[in-house]
Amino acid sequence: MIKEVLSTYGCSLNSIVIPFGNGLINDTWKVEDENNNYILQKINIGIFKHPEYISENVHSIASYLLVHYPGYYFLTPVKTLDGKDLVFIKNDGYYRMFPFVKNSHTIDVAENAHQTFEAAKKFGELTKLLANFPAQNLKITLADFHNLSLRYKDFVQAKDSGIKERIEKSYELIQFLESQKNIVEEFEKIKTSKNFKLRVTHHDTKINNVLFNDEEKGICVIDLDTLMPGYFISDVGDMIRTCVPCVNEEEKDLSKIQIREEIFIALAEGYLSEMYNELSKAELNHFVYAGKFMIYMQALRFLTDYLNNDVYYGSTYEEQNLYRTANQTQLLKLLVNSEKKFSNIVSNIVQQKSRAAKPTL
Ligand code: GN1
Ligand code: MG
Repeated sequence: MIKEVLSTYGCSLNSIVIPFGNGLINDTWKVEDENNNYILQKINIGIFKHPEYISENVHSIASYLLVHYPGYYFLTPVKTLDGKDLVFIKNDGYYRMFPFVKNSHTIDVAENAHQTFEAAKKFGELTKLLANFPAQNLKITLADFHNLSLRYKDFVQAKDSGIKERIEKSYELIQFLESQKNIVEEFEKIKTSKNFKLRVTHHDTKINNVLFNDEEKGICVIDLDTLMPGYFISDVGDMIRTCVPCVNEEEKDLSKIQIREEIFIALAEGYLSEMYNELSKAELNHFVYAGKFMIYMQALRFLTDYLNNDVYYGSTYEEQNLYRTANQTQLLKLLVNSEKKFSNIVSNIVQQKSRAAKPTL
């Protein structure tokens, strides 16, 4: 099948095709043609039911950026020989291809404050540049993706009617997650608050969705499948979730999970270096909440999937989604313990910025 895809792009059929990256949803390969390298992806249509929505969103945002910020580097798909962004192969599925950015690399776990600052700045920059883009015109590529209320409902259903044996094994995690329902209640307030704006949001701001150059400068953001209207808590929250701990969501040894204050500071400084003027006071006050929101949602999603027989995320070993839940739950506990300290860090950055913005007498 891949050969058929390669030929629609005019790539050599002798290209080297190797699996690439760590994504959980789509299949990704690096294609080494005689002349160029590419990233090829097969879209998981079990999850993205309308792959053409992704292409439409990326296309309309790319056109906007080209007019308003022509210098901004936005990675768009390679066109097929007949000018299409998306290839459909009968009895197989949808594919799309991106150029492989020369001398770029990704980072799976933030190694230092500098990388974190760069990544957070890149995600903040994207939302800032699109502040006047009509976010409501974007297609919803995944309905209710970060709707925590619905994710909680799905969790309740799974804990009542999922696999019995797995429900028993998850007893303590279920209890703990139920005890944190206040995070859902806060989200419900956000949804109806005028102080929280719907903006163009990336919705998958893991550090490995930023390309870095050899000097560790951020080049651009990637993985634009979930570029949709959303709240800033999704983007800041997923950065907190994935940058601040020193190990990722696959770590099974909970004692290895620690949160790094210097990384949190870099993240807040990087994101706010772009987004400070865009965010309302209420939004700024929810910076740390964003982390709780995303970690909690991810814990619920992993556990729901475990109870439902791993139908969404799949698993490479029997209890993977249970371990992932335990990992995210531990992370949530650590963040809650540091909430006050981290909120003070954000307040200090905000104060510095507001002083700097005031003209001196
Ligand atoms: C999925 O496939 P990947 O790794 O880009 C998921 C995210 C989760 C992430 C957890 C469409 O993203 O929401 O945060 O796994 N994407 C979708 O690793 O469900
Ligand atoms: Mg993704």
